Amino acid sequence: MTSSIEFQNFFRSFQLLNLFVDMGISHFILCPGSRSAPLAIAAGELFKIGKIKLINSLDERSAGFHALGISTASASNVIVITTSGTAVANLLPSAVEADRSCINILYLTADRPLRLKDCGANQTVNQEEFLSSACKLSLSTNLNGLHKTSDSEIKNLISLISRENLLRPGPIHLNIPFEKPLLISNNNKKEVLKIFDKEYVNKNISFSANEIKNESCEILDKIIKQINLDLSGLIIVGPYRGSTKDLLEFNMSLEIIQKLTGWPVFADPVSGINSSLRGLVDHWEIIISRSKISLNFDQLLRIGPMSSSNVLEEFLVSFDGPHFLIKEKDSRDLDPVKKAIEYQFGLNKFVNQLLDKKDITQITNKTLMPITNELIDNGKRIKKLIKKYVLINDHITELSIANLVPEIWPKNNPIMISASSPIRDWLTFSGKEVFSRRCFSFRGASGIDGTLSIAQGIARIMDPLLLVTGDLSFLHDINGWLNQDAKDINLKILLIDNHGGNIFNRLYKNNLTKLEIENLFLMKSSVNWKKLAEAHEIPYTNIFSLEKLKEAFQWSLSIQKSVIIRVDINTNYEIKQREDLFKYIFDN
Ligand SMILES: Cc1ncc(C[n+]2csc(CCOP(=O)(O)OP(=O)(O)O)c2C)c(N)n1
Repeated sequence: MTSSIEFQNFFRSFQLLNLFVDMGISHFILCPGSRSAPLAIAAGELFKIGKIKLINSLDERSAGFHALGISTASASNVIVITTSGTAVANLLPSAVEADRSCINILYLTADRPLRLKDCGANQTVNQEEFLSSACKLSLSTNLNGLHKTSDSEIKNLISLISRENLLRPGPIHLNIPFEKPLLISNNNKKEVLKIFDKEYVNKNISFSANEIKNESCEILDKIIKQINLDLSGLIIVGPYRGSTKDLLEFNMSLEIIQKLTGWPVFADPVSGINSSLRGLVDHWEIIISRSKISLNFDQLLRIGPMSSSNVLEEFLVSFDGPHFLIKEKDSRDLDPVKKAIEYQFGLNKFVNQLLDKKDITQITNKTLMPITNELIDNGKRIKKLIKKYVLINDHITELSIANLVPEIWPKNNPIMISASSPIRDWLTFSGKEVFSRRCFSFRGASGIDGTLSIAQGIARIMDPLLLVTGDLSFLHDINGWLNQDAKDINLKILLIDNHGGNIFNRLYKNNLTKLEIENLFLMKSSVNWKKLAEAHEIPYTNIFSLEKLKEAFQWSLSIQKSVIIRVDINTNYEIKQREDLFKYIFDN
């Protein structure tokens, strides 16, 4: 085998990527650059032989978020390949969100070799450090160049990465310095591929799945001892941060707990739960506000992180009984009110241990607790009041969208809800119809960035996906249209154009003048939406009434591609409707 740099750069790149394929990674996102050429050419060869799906993306920031969407929906790690310099810095926002949302992404970034570092060489920065605050591992191949990296070093890196992924989800950064030449001649390439054909490709190396068995621990024993299934309790299910492939089992475990206790369930729209779960309470956030936080339970079983709801937070602060918090493979503290005993190895392990330790062999439906029935009835009453109010006229508002879309968007078709107002509105105003499909939202870091690219990533795996987004969140990631074949992805975008960050109108209307809010917070844009859609060849429609929304959904579903449905919100009407509705509910 030749030892030329050219040959070794390509050989090691191909070896590395092929090992990642053996680890089960099938989606690669490739951003442009010349330092990363050996990786790009290797990915191209793997694509040609059908081993990977390869997606091009111009903007590294959008590429990172696109990977986040694919990884979430497919429950498989995704690779993003970039060149050196600020390209790497652009990966940080998605790395932060992937870290907080517990999503696997593997960033492979090309770099200059050590001899060119810290001497003013072009496009040479301290990129190996850029992602370290968000990534669970920041690794490097040989600092003098990939061609100097030995076979055993490559294998060590691979086993480190695969072990870490089994331990806990999150992003990983592998920085790869390359010495020139970066391109490979056709003859050399053929030789490398011949070697691989014989020695590596389709050999399916197995990665030992020694998942750390840690289900039995002191914390778990403590919770199982303290939790009393015969007393009253409340189950609160926050956003689901486990793997999509564990969701079925998660729901089975949740059902067992509910059956054993008869407790009511307050669930977040993105909790991933089944709509058939017993004990589900509609509009529980409004119930808490109405009850002035005087709900009486003996204990709280909290599952996953806290929903973003001030009302819920106040309730949790005021609740003096025990809080048990079950997390999905997340060792970080997830209780901002600092009251819970936290168990990190997931609901399934928790329920298995509970059944075992409490000697429960038969799971029968315990009658719903009286308070459960009371809360369910309360929720139904609020639901009727909201419905009556929302349907009073044909005005389309943010709260009518949150209330009606879960009912009129076809069951089983997924929905992604953007940060800021949409996710908050859906928590308050959508009923349990929202659980008739998987809903996503990315609130790990509560950024409005990456919205379009994440949705496109989810829709590549689960389609047709409806993205419900505010205008600023959508615009912030408009480069998502530069992801490869973006317009052909089966994504329906419900663009809530409330002319800037309407959330700030609601937050500051009592303290600031209209002009101050407009100048300092709203960031109204003067984008011509129709022309923007045209520029990217996206079918577009504008609707002004609730009645037209259903028709627009049908129209969108008749096109197997991305479409934009824009709704124009009259923000003055919207703010008044919201205030009046709350008054109406509290008075009735
Ligand atoms: C990356 C990022 N930048 C800024 C913010 C601050 N921020 C929170 S909400 C918001 C406005 C969002 O507006 P839009 O998407 O139109 O939703 P709306 O609340 O108006 O419906 C902004 C800028 C953030 N959360 N993330």
